[in-house]
Amino acid sequence: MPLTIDTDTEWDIEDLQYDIEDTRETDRWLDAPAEIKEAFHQLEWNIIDGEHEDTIDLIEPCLEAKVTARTLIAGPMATGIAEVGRRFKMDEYFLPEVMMSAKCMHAALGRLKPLIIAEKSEEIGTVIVGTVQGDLHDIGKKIVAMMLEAAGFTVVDLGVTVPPEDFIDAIREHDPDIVGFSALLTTTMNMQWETIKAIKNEGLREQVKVFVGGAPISQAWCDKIGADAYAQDALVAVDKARAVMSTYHNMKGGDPELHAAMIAMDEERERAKAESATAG
Ligand code: B1M
Repeated sequence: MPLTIDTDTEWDIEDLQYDIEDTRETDRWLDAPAEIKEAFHQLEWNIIDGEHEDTIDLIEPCLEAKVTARTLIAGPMATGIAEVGRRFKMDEYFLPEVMMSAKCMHAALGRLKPLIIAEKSEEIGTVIVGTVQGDLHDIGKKIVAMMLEAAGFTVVDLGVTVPPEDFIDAIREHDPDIVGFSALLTTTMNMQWETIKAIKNEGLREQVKVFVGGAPISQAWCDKIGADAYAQDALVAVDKARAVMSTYHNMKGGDPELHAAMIAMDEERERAKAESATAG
């Protein structure tokens, strides 16, 4: 039986900072057994400190204790890299530190990927993902790709700094149901728009549903550039991709009704969350 640990509780990045820095302990994962909580805490610090040679050694005992790959990704890996981002923003960290932390994330994802992919039991569609031109960030995109694959999609990952013409070639070659653009920089988010325009110009827009994601991306941006769905994280990406295949498959890419249906899914999730918070 996998060990269930709550990683859904939202944390505030400022609170997280004080939680991590003041105590070098953590107020998170209160439902985890003490030794797992300590292991999560060490993994979080491993990512913050960028000690990538040791990352796998910290993951193995968690896996042996039946912690799932998803819990590790949504738990200590997410909080560790978030704190790295905060330090970078505040000029407490510079590029070399961030690169070392990214190496930890890549080492961890390399170990966890086969475990996530092994969950795949059906084949439900094809998704092309890529980080848009000019942008080298790929950790989040890799997580999204892994989760989609586990959910039953064939995922074609075009990598990073993907020019619009490569997305177009890939759409022609693979005939995907969905194409997902990742962008982590305010300076590259516009390439999501340019890529949609290029897809339209090639007459391919109606045959694919376009998903957008990445830290600076929002529903408002998705609306503005005429993408079909915004996914704030990998779980939302999977939910919406599944819905596209099961409920909205007959709608064309760019259909305003599809766009509205994707927004309604977010509203429904928020409503359910609020209800369960009130009930709890
Ligand atoms: Co960069 N970086 N970085 N960086 N980096 C950010 C993005 C930044 C916010 C840091 C900061 O200032 N706090 C900042 C951007 C500021 C801005 O644009 N306003 C920044 C900057 C400035 C830069 C450089 C310009 C720095 C420089 O050179 N001076 C440079 C740019 C290089 C380039 O791309 N041309 C740069 C470089 C780097 C590294 C190479 C060192 C490294 C990337 C390594 C790699 O990815 N291979 C790096 C990192 C690691 C970060 C931070 C710290 C972490 C990003 C990350 O992996 N997050 C980041 C800080 C931050 O984001 N707060 C930062 C974890 C990941 C799980 O989350 O990617 O958001 P995320 O993915 C989520 C969702 O967004 C969503 O699902 C994912 C999983 O839940 N999602 C999708 C993402 N893509 C999706 C696609 C979909 C659906 C959902 O389609 C289906």
